[in-house]
Amino acid sequence: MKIKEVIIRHLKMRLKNPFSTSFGTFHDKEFLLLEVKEEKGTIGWGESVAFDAPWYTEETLKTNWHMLEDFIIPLLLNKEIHHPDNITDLLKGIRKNNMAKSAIEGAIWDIYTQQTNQSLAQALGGKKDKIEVGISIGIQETIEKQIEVVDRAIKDGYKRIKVKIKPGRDIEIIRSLREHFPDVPLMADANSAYSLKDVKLLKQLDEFNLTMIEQPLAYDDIIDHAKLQKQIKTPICLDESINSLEDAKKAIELGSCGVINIKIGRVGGITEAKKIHDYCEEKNIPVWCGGMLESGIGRAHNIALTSLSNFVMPGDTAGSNHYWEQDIINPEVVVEDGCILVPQKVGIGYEPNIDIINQYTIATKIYR
Ligand code: OSB
Ligand code: MG
Repeated sequence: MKIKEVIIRHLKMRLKNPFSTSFGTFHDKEFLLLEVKEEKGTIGWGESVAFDAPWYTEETLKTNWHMLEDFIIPLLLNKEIHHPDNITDLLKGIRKNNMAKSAIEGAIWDIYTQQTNQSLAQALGGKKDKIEVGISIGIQETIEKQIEVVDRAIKDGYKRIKVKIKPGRDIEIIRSLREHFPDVPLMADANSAYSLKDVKLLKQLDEFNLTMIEQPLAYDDIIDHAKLQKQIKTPICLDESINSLEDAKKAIELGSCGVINIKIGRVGGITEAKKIHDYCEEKNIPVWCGGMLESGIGRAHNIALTSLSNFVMPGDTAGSNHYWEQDIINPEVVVEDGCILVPQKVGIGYEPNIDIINQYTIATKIYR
């Protein structure tokens, strides 16, 4: 295929409920949506998961736009692309900026799977036709509210509850959730809010039978996580620290984690995500698919990826209705009994809804 045109849209979607983490609160989701057209007219869709501020990783919506406009799109326009796996190679001169690279790689996977008449899940070697999903719940204003929101999620059927924690809003919250929900698979995500000075506090979490604790220490660390893992029983799951297969290999070798959260954007695309998945499978490290409050397009990519066999733990891919009054795809992502059916249709398996996309769009630029 040869790419002839890329349309970048900046969308702003209101979240049904504000989402609070240790690094800040989201009220809206602003992101870039990519529409890529190749020479025969096939269209593919990709989503940049970068936020509008660099609180999770260093990338932002604007750095992504800059990288796409000035470096990534010029490198890919009119080039012969035989397989989406080759994108990494074509972009290898550009360091980091994984979310920017991943946005266009996802659209190229969409085109490639349509042209080869297969679903994205099938093209990746997915084995499951149904995936189990969990839900990620932000820090609430009061413990009562936290219990109420978790209760709702359990009743909605989610297979695993993840709650955000931060210093001052940790042990107490987890203790009361455990008291109210003794048997629910429960985990905590700290988004790098602690350091080794907090070992005593983090050890206390061992009491609550959490399935894991996600990214307790620095976003760029694997050494201290290894030291911490030796002192706590709860498996550590790395999120921010894993940005490539190389990172995953080193973290596993050091014993920095027992589980890895794979996010397509964070690792630079579906091809790299699959490599990490395959390596972890070989090393008996379970993985699950993280979330970035994606619209339906990014969500569709996550669902296809999660159909791979070593995604043995429920991910953060909740249903469209958890986030949005109206998602930008048809049909929306539906969770039933804690599961999503993996679409069997060619491509990403959901249709972008152009009218709705236009309603959420606040800027557009065309590159050809
Ligand atoms: O750390 O997994 C995270 C949301 C924004 C930034 C970072 C994270 C998250 C989530 C939400 O946990 C997952 C989702 O529902 O998409
Ligand atoms: Mg996380």
